[in-house]
Amino acid sequence: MKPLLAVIILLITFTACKKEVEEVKQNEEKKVDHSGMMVHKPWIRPASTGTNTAFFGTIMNHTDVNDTLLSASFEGAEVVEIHETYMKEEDMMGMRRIEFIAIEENSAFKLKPRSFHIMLIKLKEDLAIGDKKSVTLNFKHSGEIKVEAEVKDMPGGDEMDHSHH
Ligand SMILES: [Cu+2]
Repeated sequence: MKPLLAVIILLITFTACKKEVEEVKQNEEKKVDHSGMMVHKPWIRPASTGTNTAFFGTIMNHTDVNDTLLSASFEGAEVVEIHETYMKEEDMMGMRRIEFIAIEENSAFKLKPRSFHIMLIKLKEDLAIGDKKSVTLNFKHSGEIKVEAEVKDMPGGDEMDHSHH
């Protein structure tokens, strides 16, 4: 074998090997993304200063421990509460504060309009469509999870959830 050819073959082998290693690395990073406690598609409905709005998203507990959402915080609101929506009277929905939300191990819990949500009360600033806002959820086991939420109108599909049940 000519020396040049040997070098080329060596180079090709080396490059292929390196690529494989990178792919394994990427897969591991993907795995990390889906471990622990996370919030999928977090969003906030737009609202102006002084009014109330809410934070939504799917809380995913990828751990093997039952966990509990104890509280949430958001710098742009004077008060932040965990809320549930309930049937106040016939055909009349109301909402009220609850102390916590239990999220079982390896399960998801959806915060969505007309259901459970994080209430952002008395906004200190305008929340306009396209803004990105940081909200922190505080869990009993997982501790504080910081989430970057997008301010946007109710996404299609989510709103229609009630009609499917
Ligand atoms: Cu509420």
